[in-house]
This record gives sequence, structure tokens and C-alpha cells, in this order.
Amino acid sequence: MASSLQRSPHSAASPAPGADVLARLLAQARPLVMGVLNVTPDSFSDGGRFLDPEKAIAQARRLRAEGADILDVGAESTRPYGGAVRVPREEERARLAPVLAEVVALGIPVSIDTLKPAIAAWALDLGAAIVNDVWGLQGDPGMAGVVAAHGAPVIIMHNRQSADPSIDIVADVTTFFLRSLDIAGRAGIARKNIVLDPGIGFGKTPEQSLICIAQLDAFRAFGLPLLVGASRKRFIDTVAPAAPAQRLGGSLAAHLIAVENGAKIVRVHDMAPTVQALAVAAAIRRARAAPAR
Ligand code: HH2
Repeated sequence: MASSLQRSPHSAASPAPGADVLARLLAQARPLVMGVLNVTPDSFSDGGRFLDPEKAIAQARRLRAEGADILDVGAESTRPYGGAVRVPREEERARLAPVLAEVVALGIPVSIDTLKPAIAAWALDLGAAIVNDVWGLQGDPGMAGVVAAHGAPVIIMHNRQSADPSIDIVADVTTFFLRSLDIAGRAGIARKNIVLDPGIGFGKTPEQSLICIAQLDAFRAFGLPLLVGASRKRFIDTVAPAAPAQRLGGSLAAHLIAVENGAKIVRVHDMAPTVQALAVAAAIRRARAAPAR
């Protein structure tokens, strides 16, 4: 392991600067919007657009200006639909290095979307506030320890190596969450620092992604905030064929219904239209209570 990645000044006794960041975010009485910043050449919908550090930082500024509550920065595509190319740790760090501190300096919480504990630790030390683990602490056995040592919030996302159309996906996600929560508990990660995410598109058929959104309230029983990332995902294409960048309408529909069904955070590429859609949906809900004239 490179020494630059090993340094970690934080311990359980000295939590990360953003220790209460999740509680502060969740205290807002509206759904939160996480903006996606992919510093990658190969992300499924915007690969290569923000690999250049200047373009990445400009995109982060734009996401903030358009209303992002959290910026989710990733430098290794998770490729929900297969063909993932694992990026060596030093390359992942090299992609992030010219970008991360500047994005943190924008003043809104940053989550680091990574599978590597060393990258998570390094990013938290640079001021990232949240770890986004698309294998829900079950991918690398070192991840839970890093999260615990930094006192950082973590997004536990459900994943599977491959989709199995024959399974009950809600039961599978529930079992996965139970296993992740057990790992988190044993590592000393506080429950107040955990967000659950059914992982739309990951190891799921398009139908199973639809089910996870439609039956999201099944996961409310955990009593933890729920995140849904449906943005531009392939299940939209199976309902209404469109290339990834042309899936805004489907993304909005999915996120509005996810919020109706209990999502507190939505993860999106298209910030301004999402913020507008959520605001209008909330205004309509408020108008239900208005006296009819
Ligand atoms: N989806 C992607 C990546 N990370 N993290 C969470 N918690 N939830 C998600 O649904 C999720 C995620 C895939 O989207 P994107 O980052 O645009 O693609 P890629 O992984 O190809 O970079």
C-alpha cells in the first residue's frame, strides 16, 4: 500500500470533521439530492465528460449551484451492467487528487464512491464526509474498519454478482442489508451513520429494479434513511427505449415515486430538473391540505 494512502490521522476518538453531517442533512424536512460527479473515462452514462479536472470542478460547481445537497465523487466506474474495469488504487487516487480538495472546498458534503478502503480513508482525510460503498461493506473486509475509525457515515448499497430473475429481490436486499448491518455493528459503526440503498440496476433484472422502487417501503422497517439512485439506469430503457443521456423523464418519474415510497435521498446526474420536480411534487402534496374553493 502506498504510504500516502496509509496515513489516517482520525481514529474512533477523533472523528472526521463532518461527523454529524448526516444528522444535519437529514434534519431538513425535504428529500435530499445527491449529485453524481464521475471522474472516469467509462461511466455508463457520462464516461469521459468529467475526467479532465477543470471540467470535473466546473461540473461540481454547477451541481451545487443547481441545488445539490451532497456531491458523490467517484473515480472508478461501478458499471452496474457489467464490463467493469477495476482501476488500480494509484490511478483512482491520481484521478481524484486534482479534484477532491477543490470539490470539498465548495462547502457541501462530499461522499466518496469507492470500493477501496485506502481510497476511502485518504478521501475522508482530505475532507470527504461520507463513504458510498456499492458493495455495502461486503466487498472489501477493510472498509468497515475505515468507516468506523473515521466516525464517518456510510451508504450501504445492495449488490449481487449477477441478476437472478427467479429470486424474491426484496427478500434478497433485506438479507443483504441485515448482513451489512451486522458487519457495521461489529466494526463499531453507529446506526445513526448508516444509509441504505437497494442499488437500482446492480445485480438486478430491469423488473427487479422496478420492484425495488415500487416496494421501497418494505425497507422502511430498518428505521434508517433510504437512498435511491435510478438516474439514467437501464430499467428506464426497457420501459421506454432511450439512450442513457436521454433518460431524464424516466429518472424523474422513478425518483418522484421513490420519494413517495420513503426515499430521503436521491442520487442524480441531472440536478436542476430533479430539484424542480421534487419542489413541484412537494407543493402539490401541500396543496392537498388546502381547503377546496
Ligand atoms: N449507482 C452508480 C454508482 N454508484 N452508488 C449508490 N449508492 N447508488 C447507486 O445507485 C449508484 C452508486 C452507477 O451510476 P454512475 O455513477 O453514473 O455510473 P458508473 O458507476 O458507471 O460510474
